[in-house]
Amino acid sequence: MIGRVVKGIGGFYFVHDGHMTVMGKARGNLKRNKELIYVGDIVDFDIDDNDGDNECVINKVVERKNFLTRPPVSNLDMLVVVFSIIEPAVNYPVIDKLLAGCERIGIKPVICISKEDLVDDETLESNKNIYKDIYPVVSVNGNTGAGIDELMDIIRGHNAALAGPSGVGKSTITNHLIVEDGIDVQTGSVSEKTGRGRHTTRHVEIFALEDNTFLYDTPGFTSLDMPEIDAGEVRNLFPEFRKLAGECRYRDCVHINEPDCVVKDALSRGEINKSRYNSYLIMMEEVKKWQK
Ligand SMILES: Nc1nc2c(ncn2[C@@H]2O[C@H](COP(=O)(O)OP(=O)(O)OP(=O)(O)O)[C@@H](O)[C@H]2O)c(=O)[nH]1
Ligand SMILES: [Mg+2]
Ligand SMILES: [Zn+2]
Repeated sequence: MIGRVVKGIGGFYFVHDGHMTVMGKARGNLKRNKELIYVGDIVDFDIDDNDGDNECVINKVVERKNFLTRPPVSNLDMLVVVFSIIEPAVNYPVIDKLLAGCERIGIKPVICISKEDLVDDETLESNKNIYKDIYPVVSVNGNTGAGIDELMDIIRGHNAALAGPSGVGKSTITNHLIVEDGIDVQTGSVSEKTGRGRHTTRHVEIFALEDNTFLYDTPGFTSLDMPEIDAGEVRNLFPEFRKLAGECRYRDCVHINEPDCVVKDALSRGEINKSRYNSYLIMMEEVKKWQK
């Protein structure tokens, strides 16, 4: 039988086949080969008739369209990158790394600014402006549900995951998007002492919102490492740089110290956002450790 892994906890997987959800483990050969199973995976499985806790056994993972390791999810069309401006305070390089990760493997990013009630309109606008020419941008209020319909319109018909730092309100948004009665995902407070979330969500879980719309709620994180990529590849992960590609004096320009660089010209005119460019410099510095 074919189903989809909708949740995984400590080696147990919940597989949904379109009608029901069964719980089970991976077959021995998968475990021996240390093959990972991601939430989002399409799997071939058998019903396990033996007595015991397992209702199914997973035979194999159907080839993935794509996967991310942080958060660990597969077969996504869209990643909704969620951040609040305060409580917790936004860390732009972390957000931009998530976005770059999507660019790298062809997942469509969406920016969702949460907790819009906590900042003034001007602050909210300036944050939207960083991204509005690059990605779809929505802002939401988890207390009132404002903005949720707009987000739903963007993710409708897709496999979309919410990703971002702990405490920004991903599970709160999930609860607004789930229409089915009786499902209430746990949410947690933001620590007053550290200003950070408490890592309330521990596992990825997929919720069916409509026939063709699936939402992955994922655990938050505080930092994010760059993948092992070449420094020359990083510039390609910024769509606003890519648009200008080929116009710099040097074809291999990485837009840092070279003369006649159109990216730096655009930066000085304010056409490329300073915060984005700063994240780029941080990423370039970070991938240095991978260079031989
Ligand atoms: N003021 C305000 N608080 C919000 C809003 N959305 C969520 N919160 C609160 O923020 C806290 C964290 O929300 P969660 O939904 O648990 O955050 P999360 O992103 O799922 O966090 P992790 O599961 O740890 O990754 C909770 O106390 C929420 O009630 C909002 O729009 N405004
Ligand atoms: Mg959560
Ligand atoms: Zn350049």
